[in-house]
Amino acid sequence: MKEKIAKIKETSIKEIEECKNQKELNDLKVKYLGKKGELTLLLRGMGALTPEERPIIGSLVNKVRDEINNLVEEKEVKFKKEELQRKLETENIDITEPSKKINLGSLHPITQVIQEVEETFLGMGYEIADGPEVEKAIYNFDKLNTPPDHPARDIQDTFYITDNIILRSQTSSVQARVMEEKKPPIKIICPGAVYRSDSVDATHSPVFHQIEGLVIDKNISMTDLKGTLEMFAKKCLGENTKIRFRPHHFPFTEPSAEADVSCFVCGGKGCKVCKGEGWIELLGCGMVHPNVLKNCGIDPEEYSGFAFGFGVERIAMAKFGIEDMRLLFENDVRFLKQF
Ligand code: 2NM
Repeated sequence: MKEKIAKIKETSIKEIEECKNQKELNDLKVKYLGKKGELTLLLRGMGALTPEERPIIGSLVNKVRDEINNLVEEKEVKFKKEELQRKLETENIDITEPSKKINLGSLHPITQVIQEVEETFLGMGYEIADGPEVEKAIYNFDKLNTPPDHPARDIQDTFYITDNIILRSQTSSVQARVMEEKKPPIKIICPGAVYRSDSVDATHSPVFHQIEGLVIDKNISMTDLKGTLEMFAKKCLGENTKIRFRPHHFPFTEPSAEADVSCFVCGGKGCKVCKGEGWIELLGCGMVHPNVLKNCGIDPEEYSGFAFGFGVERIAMAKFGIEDMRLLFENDVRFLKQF
C-alpha cells in the first residue's frame, strides 16, 4: 500500500510539473483527486487493512492529496499569470483607430413639428393634454356646438364605430373633456392623430395630425388670440414673419377667423411654396362659442376664451418643401433621412 502511495505521489508530481496548460491540469486533477481518482480509490480499499494500519495509511493518503492539491494550485496561478502576460503582449488596443459609425435614426418630420410647437407653447405656460382617438360623438361634436344634422357628422366625412362612437375628427374633443374636468384658467395644446373619411391624394389622408390650442380665463379677448398667434408664428417661422386674419366660420367659435403667415421661403414676394401668393394659410381660430363653454360646464358670463387649430402635415410640407403628403406616411427611410 505504502509503495502504491509513493508511486502515485511520484508520478503525479512529475505529470503536474510537465503539464503544459490548464486543460491538461484539469485532466490531472480528475485523475488524482476526482471522485474516481487514484487516491480516492485507495481510500475506498482501506477496508482490507488491519485496524492498526488504517490510520497510518489514511493520514498518508491525506498528506499526499494535500501535496498534490498544493502543486495543482501553484500550477494554476502560474498558468493564469502566463495567460495574462500573453494577452498584455498580444492584445494591443489601437486608440487611434476611428470608431465604427453608429447609424442614428432621426425624428419623423411630423414629430419634429409637433415637438417644436410644444416647446413654444410650453414656454408660454401652456400644458399638453391628450385624450382618446376612439371618441364619443358627444365630445367630438355635440359639446362643440356641432348638432346631429351638421354636415361634418355625415358618414361621408366621419368614421363611425357605432352611432355614438367615432374616430375623432379633431383634437378639440380633448379640449371639451378638459373644460369639463378642470376649472379655468385653462391653457392647453392638444397634439394628436385625427381621422376623416377622405381619399388619399397629394394633399389628403384619412389619418393626419392636428394641434389645437385653448385658453379660457376671465377677460380673454380677441387681442389675446392675435398676440399669442403672432408670437407663435414668429417663434416657429422666424422673427420677420407677418400674420393676417381673415373672417371665417367654425361652429365652435364666434367670431372665427383663418390666419395666414407671410411666406417663410420668399418672405412675401411669391414663390413655389406659397404658389405666388406671398402668404401661406396657417390655421383656424376664434373666440370659443358661449354654447361650447355652457356645454362643458363653464359660465360664459364669467369666462371667455380663444381656440385655434391646424394640421401638422400641411405645416410640415410647407416647412420642409414636401410636395406629396403620402411621403409622410410611407416611411421610406431614404425619404425620412433627409430631415
Ligand atoms: C380650429 C379652428 C377654430 C377649436 C375650438 C375648440 C374648442 F374646444 F374650444 F371649442 N378647440 N379648437 C378650434 C377653433 C379649432 O381648428 C382649425
